[in-house]
Amino acid sequence: PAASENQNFCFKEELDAFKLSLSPTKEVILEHYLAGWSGLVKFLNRLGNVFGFISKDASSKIQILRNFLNGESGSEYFTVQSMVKYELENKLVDLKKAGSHPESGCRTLLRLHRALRWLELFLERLRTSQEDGKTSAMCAESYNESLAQFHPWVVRKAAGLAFCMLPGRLAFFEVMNVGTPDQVVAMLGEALPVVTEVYQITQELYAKHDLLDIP
Ligand code: 1Q0
Repeated sequence: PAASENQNFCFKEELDAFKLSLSPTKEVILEHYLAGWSGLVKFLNRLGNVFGFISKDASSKIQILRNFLNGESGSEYFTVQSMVKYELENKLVDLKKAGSHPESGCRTLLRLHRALRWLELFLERLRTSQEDGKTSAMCAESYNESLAQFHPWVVRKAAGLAFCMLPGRLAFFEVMNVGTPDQVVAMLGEALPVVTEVYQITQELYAKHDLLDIP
């Protein structure tokens, strides 16, 4: 019965979306990248309302990028690489300070990209955690090492409070709906290299075009 209750979510699908987002030439296909993120948001929503402010922000960024993808220049947004090229060539990015393009694809994706680093750190901690590991501590440590540096005090504070509401390791694994703890750990071992690769490809692309600090 537990399995059928959980049928609408399985963490493996999110993993597959990120896998699919890597094209044979190692470009990042936006549609699948966004599908991966919306799966994570679904997962977050299952954890409870206290994460609402996080999932709302993530959803609105996913939506901004989907609008580009479905818009009249949609084909330019097929991959993150083509998006960067198109927006830069057409001066559609506010590079120094927010101006006429406050919600460019490049700046919106950068926010998700920074959060992907958090995810990578968090999943690695989960994977290697002991039975008595505290998800809230793993989450907070990963956050402090990554995303926190980009957030103002009030957001860091709210995030810190929300992390305290995370379920324990076993309950967390159950929400993932992958199987036994051993199976979860194995799946995380498979998922991590994919997340790392997507992160690194995007990171190098953004570094090359000097986009890592856009407002
Ligand atoms: C499991 C707990 C989830 C914790 C997620 C950590 C991220 C905390 C982020 C808190 C900040 C959110 C509030 C808004 C911030 C924005 O100001 C900021 C910048 O945007 P802008 O437009 O103001 O410049 N936005 C961001 O930094 C984007 C944050 C996106 C966070 C997306 C999190 C999606 C969550 C996924 C849950 C994954 C659970 C993974 C476990 C899977 C199973 C192993």
